[in-house]
Amino acid sequence: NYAESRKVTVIKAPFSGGQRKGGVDEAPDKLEEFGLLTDIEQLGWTYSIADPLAKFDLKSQKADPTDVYGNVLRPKMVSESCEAIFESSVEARKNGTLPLTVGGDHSIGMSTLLAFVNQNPDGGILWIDAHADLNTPETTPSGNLHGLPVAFAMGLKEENWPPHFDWIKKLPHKVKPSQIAYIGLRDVDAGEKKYIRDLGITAFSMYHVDKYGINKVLEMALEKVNPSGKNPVHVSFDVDAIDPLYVAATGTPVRGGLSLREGLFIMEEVAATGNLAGLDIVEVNPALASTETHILDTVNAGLSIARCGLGETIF
Ligand code: 5AB
Ligand code: MN
Ligand code: MN
Ligand code: MN
Repeated sequence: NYAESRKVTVIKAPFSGGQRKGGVDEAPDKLEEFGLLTDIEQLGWTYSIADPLAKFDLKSQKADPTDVYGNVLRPKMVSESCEAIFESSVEARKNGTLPLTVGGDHSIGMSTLLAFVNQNPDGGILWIDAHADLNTPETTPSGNLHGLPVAFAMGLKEENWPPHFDWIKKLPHKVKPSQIAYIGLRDVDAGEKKYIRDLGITAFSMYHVDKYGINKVLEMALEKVNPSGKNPVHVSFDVDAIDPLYVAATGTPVRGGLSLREGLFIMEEVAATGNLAGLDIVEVNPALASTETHILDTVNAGLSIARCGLGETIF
């Protein structure tokens, strides 16, 4: 129980290779600049920092026009970085620390999910996002790998993957469709809808949040992915789950999202169970805001997600 030992490894993932825009790679430093580490200390946690991508020349990798496979963009770059983040994440838990991975774009979610299930085969996963990120190389409309991490963590259609991802095929555990639940969906591609139906994945869209309220939705999601209430839970939080009113500085904003409070409530509630065993905060892109206020709003939303996950409460 990490909430008791209160040790965290901040895994910096300044990665933008999973999509076409620049700037999302600046997020880890921005979050630090705005107080991530002091926030962590003030909540009574000790931290170490991992920087698994420091060894790569990400700039020149992103510029390499030959790194394509069919219409899939930068499979080599994404695979290499994801494998490094996977190893850091495994290492963090081996050291008894909670991996808090700060992206970067959401392609890195394949690494954090695979590390989680290989260390906790019966754990539960919450994927908080406007998008399902469940495309495969056959269905992706964009070729951007930040739209595929859930499919890769599941081994879905792996016979048609770019060969670079062979390291995933060799892992003993993949994410089982029954161990993940979505909250916040509102922009899901036709191919993804079919996978969700065929695999029976638990998915709560914004329709369900409106109909039942966030408390009930979260309760139903946790009941599905952690029926005993005793297993570890990983949360992968794409900030675009929250409405662009609060989080404007993100690559693929979609209107009609979670309120900031609904997003934070998810983290407060999971933290209160004591089961949180991994957290990703991704898709903050400080370069995409039109005003300084938008940048501050978005970066502060990211920081609040982290603090609530680490147990901050209003009283
Ligand atoms: B994000 C889209 N489904 O595959 C695709 O921000 C968008 O990590 C993916 O959720 C958005 O390109 C990826 C259209
Ligand atoms: Mn996402
Ligand atoms: Mn998204
Ligand atoms: Mn996005």
